[in-house]
Amino acid sequence: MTNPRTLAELRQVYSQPFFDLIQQGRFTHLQHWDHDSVQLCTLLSIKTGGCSEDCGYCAQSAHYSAGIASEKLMPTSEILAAAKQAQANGASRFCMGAAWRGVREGEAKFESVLETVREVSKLGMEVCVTLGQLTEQAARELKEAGLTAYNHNIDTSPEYYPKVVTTHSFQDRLHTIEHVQQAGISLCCGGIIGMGETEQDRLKMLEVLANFDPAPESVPINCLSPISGTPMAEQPPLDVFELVRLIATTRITLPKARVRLSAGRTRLSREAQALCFFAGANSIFYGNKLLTAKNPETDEDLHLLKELDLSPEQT
Ligand code: SAM
Ligand code: DTB
Ligand code: SF4
Repeated sequence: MTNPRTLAELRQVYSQPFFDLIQQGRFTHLQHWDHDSVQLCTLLSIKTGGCSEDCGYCAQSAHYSAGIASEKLMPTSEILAAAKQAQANGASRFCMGAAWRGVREGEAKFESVLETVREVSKLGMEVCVTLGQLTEQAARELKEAGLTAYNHNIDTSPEYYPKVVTTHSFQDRLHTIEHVQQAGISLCCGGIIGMGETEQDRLKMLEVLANFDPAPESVPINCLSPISGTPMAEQPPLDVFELVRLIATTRITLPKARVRLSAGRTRLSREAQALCFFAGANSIFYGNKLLTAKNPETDEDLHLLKELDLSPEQT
């Protein structure tokens, strides 16, 4: 069978009996990936807080009071030191996030990020940034600086997106994705579940991801990390089997993509995470902090991988 692409095909895959679904996820995984390796990706918030956008889940939006102080862009030297530390701790990918609506060529802040990318890419790790909207030219300059991947999530279905964000549109996200792909940069693109969206919204999000050409190189699946002060602070916790189903369906739909079990792992048991790995997840964020929210401690994660006979992917 060819990979599912349409909403009907995705629904068919997703709605199989649970064990058939995770078995198919595992089978697909084994056809394309090492059976036991998990990519460790360390995140650093290089510019925190004070963002002009009103994304309803985000601690860094200036529209809400989540208690995150707005900080200036970190200098290259400090970021480079953090990247070296991440590599020494065993990470093979380094992702830098900035709380911006976007960047364009010629801006001082963008020039500084380019310099950082040039330096970090010399370390031999995969290098990813997420800076918001990008012009075509800015994307080309990032590529030249040595960037591996650009993270720009669609976050949810096109229909639910306006309920989550009003300061930019789903179409704006697609434009940036087009610029990234035209520049020949790998695309890291996924979303968040647990924001009050329906199963249909999750599958429609996957439908959009499944139809990108080329397919995304990595797909982060974030579970909402509820942030007090944001409109989504009171969302109920996600049903873990729904998460596992989505991971398996993502693996089956995008067999060659890294499926990254992203935000929200502090609320997942070890058993739940084991199910996610079985279903096809093969990457995690590794480090005690995400951007502003907590992540499991590094030694806890290394211990979990060991118990499951999984090993960190080597650079
Ligand atoms: N400003 C840039 C942007 O919006 O693309 C980059 C940073 S933004 C924080 C990157 C992604 O983190 C978002 O698209 C979203 O998927 C995820 N994210 C942010 N806050 C989250 C939360 N509270 N829970 C889960 N995922 C979250
Ligand atoms: C992604 O999909 N998840 C990461 C990364 N890309 C930049 C961010 C998660 C953020 C979680 C909430 C926080 O730390 O504020
Ligand atoms: Fe800003 Fe990105 Fe947060 Fe939206 S998700 S408020 S664009 S930092």
